[in-house]
Amino acid sequence: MLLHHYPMSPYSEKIRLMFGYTGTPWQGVISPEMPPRPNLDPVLAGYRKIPVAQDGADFYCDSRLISAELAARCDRPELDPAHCDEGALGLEAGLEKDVFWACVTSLPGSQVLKQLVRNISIIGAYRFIKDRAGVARKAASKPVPPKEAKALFRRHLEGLDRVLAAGDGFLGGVAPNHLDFAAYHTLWFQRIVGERPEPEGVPAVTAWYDRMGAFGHGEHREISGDEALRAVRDSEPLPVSPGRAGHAQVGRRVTIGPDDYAMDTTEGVLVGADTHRWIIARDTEYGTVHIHFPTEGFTLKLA
Ligand SMILES: N[C@@H](CCC(=O)N[C@@H](CS)C(=O)NCC(=O)O)C(=O)O
Repeated sequence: MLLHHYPMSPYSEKIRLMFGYTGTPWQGVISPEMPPRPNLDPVLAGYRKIPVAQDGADFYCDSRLISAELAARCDRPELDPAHCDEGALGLEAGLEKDVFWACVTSLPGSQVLKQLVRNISIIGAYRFIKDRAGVARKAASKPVPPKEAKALFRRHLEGLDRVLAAGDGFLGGVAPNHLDFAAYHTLWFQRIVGERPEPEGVPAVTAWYDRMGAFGHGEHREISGDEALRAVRDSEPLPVSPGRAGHAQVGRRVTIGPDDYAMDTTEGVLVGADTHRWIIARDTEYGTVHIHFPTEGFTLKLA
């Protein structure tokens, strides 16, 4: 599998770590932190979040769907969010909404700026801040205000600590499940990108964070965006399973996009669907591609 990602991206870290945990060899394409993204725009023509996974002419949007795909491919159903029970799903929804925003907005602005300048230069940092301010302005779900963010993130760590201290090492029990990876990347962002010290007074979280981080990113190498696009040209989309291809709305032209922020949509013809996934076909200059979206957190409209 191929992952379009960039080093500072927390949702990409969730998947990089899952590759390490499952021992799945992967290839990465370092994607620009903000559009334009020449490695993806010709194919996705709309959807703008990172990470995106690719297998030949099939593209998988959103870290939850990428987790589901990886779970199916390496026969680890516990990594699929659909495998979470209702309680875990509720917790996960909080993790990737309020807790995620709190981990970002609670960092001092000067620290974020320092990392941006280090990673993408002063001009890049200026463009990034302008870009994300635009995303926040148009978002349907608003980030936690910086004033509340620190306390919210601290409450989250204390809650996590209580659960981990009473458990068997991971949120999933003796081995990690999807929730562990969804909980890991916010603390990773604080520690690695934010360069925050180890949080005090939450020893079970600290031990768990170290255990998770030890999985590493596994065997991987970076390739160029052009190589990834060549892989599209050299491939046909994977066959859609009869169950998904038989969905009532197959054949309709639709648009699909996230329902929270960075809500840009991608248009195509629906070629498959089930409870958790929509698949659309698009004709691109590199040939026909199939783009997979999760149904959860996304909106489908007839075009
Ligand atoms: N629900 C998405 C969230 C991904 C996300 O927010 N990614 C960030 C970068 S880590 C992003 O793309 N932000 C806005 C943008 O670049 O348009 C997922 O799970 O993949």
